[in-house]
Amino acid sequence: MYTQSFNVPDTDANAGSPLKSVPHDTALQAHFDAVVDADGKIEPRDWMPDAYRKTLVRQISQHAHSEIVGMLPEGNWISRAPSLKRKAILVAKVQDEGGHGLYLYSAAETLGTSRDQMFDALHSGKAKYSSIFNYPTLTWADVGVVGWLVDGAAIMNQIPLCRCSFGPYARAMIRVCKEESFHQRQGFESLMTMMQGTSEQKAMVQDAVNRWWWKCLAMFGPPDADSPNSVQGMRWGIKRISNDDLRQKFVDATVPQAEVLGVTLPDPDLKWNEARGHHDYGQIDWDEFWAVVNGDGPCNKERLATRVKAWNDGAWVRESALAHARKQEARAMKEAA
Ligand code: BYC
Repeated sequence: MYTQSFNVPDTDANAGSPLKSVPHDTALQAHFDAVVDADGKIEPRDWMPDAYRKTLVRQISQHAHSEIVGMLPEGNWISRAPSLKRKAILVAKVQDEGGHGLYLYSAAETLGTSRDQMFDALHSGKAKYSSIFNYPTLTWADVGVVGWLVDGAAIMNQIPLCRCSFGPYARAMIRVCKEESFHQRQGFESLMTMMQGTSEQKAMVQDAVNRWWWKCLAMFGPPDADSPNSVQGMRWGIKRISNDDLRQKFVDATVPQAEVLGVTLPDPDLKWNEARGHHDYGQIDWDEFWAVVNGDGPCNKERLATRVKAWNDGAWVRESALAHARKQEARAMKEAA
């Protein structure tokens, strides 16, 4: 999907690029601004401001980390899925999340940062990943609710990223969103089945909705007024819709789905506001959000420890793959000589 373009020699491929004839930084900046303003794409070989590159590495690597840490809360239900059909769906979904991580790490690599650097940042606790994955999945209904609400929130956030100004990120998001859409629907369908079941099953779904609803609203990030990265992210065409506007879209889209499902969203202040043309909703607990983001959620330590263990346990695979690649290279050189 990606060329690792920053490694590719500057040959014919970009010979016609207008950047070639632009001699100084002001002109480079002006060209970059013009591309962004015209809704064009910035590609890895193009000149870009350092801060734009840094912001993209931050956001894309955080996103990649979220995908692979996000495999854990659902992955631990694979062995306990209630039927072969549900197990097959869950295996496919969790595998998709690993694939999303792969596209996103590859997209970040085109900006000149190595995968090892990104993993170091994750494993040392320096890098962020989505707050939502620091909560436990206590029952099978949580798996359905993660699909319906967590993936639902993720799609809402990620559809606008398909139009992000950085080409590799935007292109990766197109495929990610198609798969997320399947994830959201399978979650809804699984909950629908439970809601047609016993009173215990219905209560299990309601309990899971009660525990996940507010956490999903916080996923969109701090309110616009407290979001230090938003203004610049929007100016650069990385972010297209603000945190609060996406959150509102999610609430408006989810209320009718909850009605179809027959569950109550746990917010006494949730009601349609005719004048605004949107649903009003209650206060999000931002203190809790920041505590979780800063490492103090119910599962932060466990999630990180699991990732570090997976990395250490996989060392022999990476070493073997490298040894194999070196052998292949040596053989090819010998044959060519
Ligand atoms: N959790 O200025 P702001 C998924 C941080 S995975 C943790 O608004 P920005 C899925 C933010 O990073 C879902 N941290 O930032 C996978 C910033 O800190 P730094 C992940 C958060 O970047 C498996 C600070 O708060 N999706 O879909 O303009 C199974 C201030 O925020 C969170 C993505 O990563 C949070 N929830 O906007 C199922 C999408 N929110 O970096 C599903 C791509 C904010 O300055 N990312 N922070 O130290 C984005 O769209 C944006 O980065 C955000 C934040 C909207 C998340």
